[in-house]
Amino acid sequence: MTGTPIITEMQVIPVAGYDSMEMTLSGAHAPYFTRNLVIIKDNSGHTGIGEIHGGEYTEECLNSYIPLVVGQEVGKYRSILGAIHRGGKKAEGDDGEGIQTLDISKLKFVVRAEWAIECALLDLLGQHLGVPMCELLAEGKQRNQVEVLGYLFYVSDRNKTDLPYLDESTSSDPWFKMRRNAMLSHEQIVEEAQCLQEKYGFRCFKLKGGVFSGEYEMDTVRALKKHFPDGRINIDPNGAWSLAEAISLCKGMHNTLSYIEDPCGPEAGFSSREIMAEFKNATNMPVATNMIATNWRQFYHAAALKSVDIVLADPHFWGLEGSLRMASILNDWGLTWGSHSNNHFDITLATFAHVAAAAPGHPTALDTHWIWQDGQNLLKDAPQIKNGYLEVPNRPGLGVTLDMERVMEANRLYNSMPSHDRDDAMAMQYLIPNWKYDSKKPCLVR
Ligand code: GKR
Ligand code: MG
Repeated sequence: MTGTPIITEMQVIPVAGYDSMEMTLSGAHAPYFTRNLVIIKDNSGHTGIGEIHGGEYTEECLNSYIPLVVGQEVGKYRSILGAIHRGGKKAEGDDGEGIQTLDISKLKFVVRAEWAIECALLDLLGQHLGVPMCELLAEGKQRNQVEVLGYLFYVSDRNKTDLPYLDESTSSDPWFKMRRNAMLSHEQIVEEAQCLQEKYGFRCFKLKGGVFSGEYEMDTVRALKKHFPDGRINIDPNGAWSLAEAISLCKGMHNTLSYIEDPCGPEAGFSSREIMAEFKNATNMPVATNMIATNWRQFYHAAALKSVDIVLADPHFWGLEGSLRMASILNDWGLTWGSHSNNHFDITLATFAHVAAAAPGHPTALDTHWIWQDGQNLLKDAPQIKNGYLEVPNRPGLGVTLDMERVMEANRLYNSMPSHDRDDAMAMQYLIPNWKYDSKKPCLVR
């Protein structure tokens, strides 16, 4: 054989897993979440894998790219991705706004299906060359483990619904036993964090806000800081607060919050980039985002206005190479890189480990939803989170092995679902009849 291996097959498998009734500005997580898997085989006998957001639109995009991938050389993976960008299916109706508000119907314009293909191809290339994927990215492997944060959510009472949420109350694992139950008070969120710290060793926590009033959520943050005086704690209301409210809520919080994520959004005819710049000027508080800079054009304006300090460049939005291009620029400019996440399986966990392992500088602790999914593994050898750090697989490529039985089980669950797109308004109807999403109102404030 000359050159690099030839791709012989690409499969797209939609999968689903179980979730808790986690609360956000968008509403309540439904009992199931969905993802799309890409499995690519080459003629040297290797299998590469990638995972991306669920939903039929993303699945359709991935299937439409198969003819652009099969028959190509693994080593020409950048040209393959280029062909997809030039000729592949594009999101119709994308007004370029991104997710300045947490309108989840717009997520499909931010998530790019082809990044699951990029991951699977890099997995194959790494296996061909005999090196872990992180060695092929950015400046190569910078670290053996990457710090991750404990992603805290308020959770509503699933017993108020007749939806098929899991009941793990008989689990012998204290965290699994806790995670499907209601946790809405300050004390319960502190217990959630405590339990997570015992299991995974987190030093950093992020509280998902946009659920209760800003004052209530800041009280939760203060309770967390009291319990974890050395912990790094931040809050993300997904732009729910007005500029004036965000400034007032952050008064005196400099020693409590390590940074704040997307405190406010667009208002009064000003874009979220302009509003966040004003917030920073007024508070001097470090600001992170996964909402106001979701592509290079938005980032240009965010950087020009100095709206953010930390860009959470999710590889599913930016691509693996793009996310790390961002990491290099941020590091050169004295800013900080991190990654946003959504519900995901362990393939994404492994991908995040490699991307963050290659990020130059000092990334902030990575977001991951894995703690809410842990145990629903699709890999035989999922990377572990210990002492607050995610281990980076050391074998060639992504360095993990798919468990096809579990994948097909997750696919059966997906096929049993009446609809496959994320809908956080559905479960809200049980809590507040006729509830509708409002980008400026915390979901339980109506
Ligand atoms: O899982 O509901 C969620 C999160 O709120 C997610 O959708 C956000 O995109 O985690 C994300 C964030 O940091 O904004
Ligand atoms: Mg966020």
